[in-house]
Amino acid sequence: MAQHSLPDLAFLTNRAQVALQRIGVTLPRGTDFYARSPITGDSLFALRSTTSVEADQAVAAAHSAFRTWRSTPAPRRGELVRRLGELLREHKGDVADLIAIEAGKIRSEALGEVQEMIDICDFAVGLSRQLYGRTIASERPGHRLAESWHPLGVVGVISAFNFPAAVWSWNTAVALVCGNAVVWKPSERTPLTSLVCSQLLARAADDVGAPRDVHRLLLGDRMVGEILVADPRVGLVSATGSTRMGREVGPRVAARFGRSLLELGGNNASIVSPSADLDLAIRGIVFAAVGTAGQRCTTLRRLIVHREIVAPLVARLTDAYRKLPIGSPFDENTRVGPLISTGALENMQRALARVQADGGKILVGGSRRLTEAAPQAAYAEPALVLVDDQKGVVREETFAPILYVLTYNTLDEAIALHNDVPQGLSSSIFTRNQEEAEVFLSSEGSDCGIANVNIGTSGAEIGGAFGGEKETGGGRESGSDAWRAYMRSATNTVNYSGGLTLAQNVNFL
Ligand code: UN1
Repeated sequence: MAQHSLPDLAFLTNRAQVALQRIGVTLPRGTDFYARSPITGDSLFALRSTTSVEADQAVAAAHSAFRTWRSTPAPRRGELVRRLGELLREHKGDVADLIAIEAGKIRSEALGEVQEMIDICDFAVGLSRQLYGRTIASERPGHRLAESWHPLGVVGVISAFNFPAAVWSWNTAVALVCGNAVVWKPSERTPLTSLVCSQLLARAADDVGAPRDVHRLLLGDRMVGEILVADPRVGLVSATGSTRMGREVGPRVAARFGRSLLELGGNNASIVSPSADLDLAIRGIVFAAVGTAGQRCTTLRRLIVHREIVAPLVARLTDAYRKLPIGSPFDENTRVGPLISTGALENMQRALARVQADGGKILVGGSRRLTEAAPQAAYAEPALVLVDDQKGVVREETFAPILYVLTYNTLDEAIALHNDVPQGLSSSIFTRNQEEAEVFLSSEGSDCGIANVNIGTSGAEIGGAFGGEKETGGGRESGSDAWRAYMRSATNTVNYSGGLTLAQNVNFL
């Protein structure tokens, strides 16, 4: 596996400062926490957290902005999101730089993340003219039965480090055109990215004359997020992160009868059938398993391969893994950047030790890299591991580039293995057999929220709804009709008959 030299702290600080300046962000300096870069493991800037009093004020300000925003016509609300999309186009490189610096994503993927934000802005602008309800045939003469849709109030967005900007934009662009205000608690690992996103939205608000307080940012650790979870003014909490986090957030929001939209852990698998185009499959598998250093919620973690083709597939994958350039996200040859922290690397190594203890065989990868060049950083070789059955750590989401290879004989067996994990986010099958593809997509097939044919599990477009079942939490974000989660419906019965007819033929007065 090739290596490249790493940038130093001065390069990272300078590059971050240039991006922050171009976007017009003044850092909230303090001593509460640090903006860091996993590229070297260094701290870049010491920052101040939002206090609980400030967080409470932010929710109050957002709630009061909501009161005017909800009566602004939706297509005019769309103008705010259109302007945000324009500013993101203008500052695409700057935002991508901060994503690369803070999340350690390679630049092409960081640029892709900003493109994903631009795409959801375009989608939400269109949506601002398509927030429709249905009319229903009434059983009574002279009556109109219809549904109308209304915003919820303040939407709380809790986001993770791995998509520090795109997941915010999926929620925010859609929530805003629906008439909500948004209060955002990003991961404390990506404060700079959240500050620039927030600043671009504030500029967009000024440019189109929208209230600035329709969006507020809270910086800090989970205590700050808990304010959103607890506050009854926050009608919807949209939280992305681990299943463990969702287990805490979901019931607490439900206890106050708030709504939650949960995007939690995945343990995504692809089935590779004997009829698959192996050239295509290899490319799809490597991107899905290794992209973002295995730190996407959609990362491919299990490969379920037909016994007839396991030997050639594994040989080619091993070869591809050996050639993966690991190193600086700013080097355009790099395909694997750092893990977010040394803690993540320890989790990876613990998972590899557990799977080996259970009889798994590491075929390639798994070692730490660049230890001397960056002792505080966490670069790891993506690992390919052959396992006999699906037990122990194979059933868990380890947020690192480990791909477990399982084998199958019949499609039924493959689908049973595929579905026999607690998580249900993304899935795919590589096949040229149409019948197999259709069975996989049918109700007897994949039990995930995303099911693909002849592509990997990651890299979804924003036009479809994004989310998963089982321990992934059941939420749907971004495209399709995911907007309904950000609104409440009212059923309206209008009587224009001049008389009073009761439903169900009830006779009364
Ligand atoms: C995430 O990892 O939280 O489908 C989101 C994908 C990206 C989004 C991933 N469009 O891989």
